[in-house]
Amino acid sequence: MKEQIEKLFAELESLKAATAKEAEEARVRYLGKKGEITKLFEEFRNVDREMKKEFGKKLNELKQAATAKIEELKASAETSSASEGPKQDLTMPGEPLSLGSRHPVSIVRKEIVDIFRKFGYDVAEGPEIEDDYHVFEALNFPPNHPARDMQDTFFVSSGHLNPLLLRTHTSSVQVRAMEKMDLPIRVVCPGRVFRNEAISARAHCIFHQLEGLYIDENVTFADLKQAILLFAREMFGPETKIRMRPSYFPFTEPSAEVDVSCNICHGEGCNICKGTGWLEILGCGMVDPNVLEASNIDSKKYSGFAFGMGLERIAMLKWQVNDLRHYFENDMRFLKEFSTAIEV
Ligand code: 2NL
Repeated sequence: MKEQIEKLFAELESLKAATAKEAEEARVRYLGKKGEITKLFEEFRNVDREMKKEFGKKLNELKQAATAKIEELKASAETSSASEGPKQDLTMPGEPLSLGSRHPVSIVRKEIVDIFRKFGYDVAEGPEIEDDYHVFEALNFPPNHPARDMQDTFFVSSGHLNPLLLRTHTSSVQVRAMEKMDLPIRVVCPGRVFRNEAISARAHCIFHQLEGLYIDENVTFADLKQAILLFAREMFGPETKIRMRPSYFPFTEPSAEVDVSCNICHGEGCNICKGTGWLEILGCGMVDPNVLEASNIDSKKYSGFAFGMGLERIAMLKWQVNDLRHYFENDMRFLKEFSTAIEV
């Protein structure tokens, strides 16, 4: 019994309670009906007469100490829970959320997509990992075209008849549209494309394109020219003029490059248009009959035009950010410049 009393004194010494509930549990454990100290009082009845005096005194001291300690714990738990009340003034205004903003490439993509939607075009997306067929073969690329070289294209698998690769243009999405959609087709395809290039201010291995395709009976070059003119006026302002220069792409014939009049100097010549008064914005042409036939479209009955533009290039014209690397580094100081560029 002596050891038991000593043990309980030691326990009481280090007894803690964080809440009023814990303090009450401690009271039950020591002083309750079946508590440890209560039990000792019961055992006390069997203690030898000559020891009763000594143990009785000690037991009473233990009970008093326990009662005092638990009172103390209850009191301090109550005051600390009182101070745990609302830590903040709930009537204070909330902390402002810092809003993100759209990336400049997303801003121009949305603007261009919205213009073509208004013209009745659908929007289509497709896989970034493509096969040789949809990126090159179906688009009339000759077998030894340099774009099919390891130097220019990232291959995912090799030595295969139809190897997997990272698409080098979004035309592959339009090939899939020609395979699947009913005619007439009006579609624009925005997306990420990949080329094996050393990164510099003017070149990057990842960039964004938006291509468009229109196929129907009797589509002519005049339709192409008018579609591009209307797009340029929507995008760059109603006074905008366009000019076309002959060009070459494997998938269109004839092909052209399109310039818009510089709306900074209005043809006077400035350092944005390098003194020419014109800015190149896209490439286009009449879809080559081989490309239509590859996707089982009758090139005697149907014709079409297609165009493609680089979204970073359009963003560069819009904001004069002339180092491509800014578009991929996600430097907050750069991205924040565009936080007021569009309506939320
Ligand atoms: C450019 C030029 C172009 C196309 C893309 C195309 C797609 C199909 C059929 C025919 Cl499925 N053509 N796309 C046509 C002409 C030009 O892109 O400079 N892009 C950045």
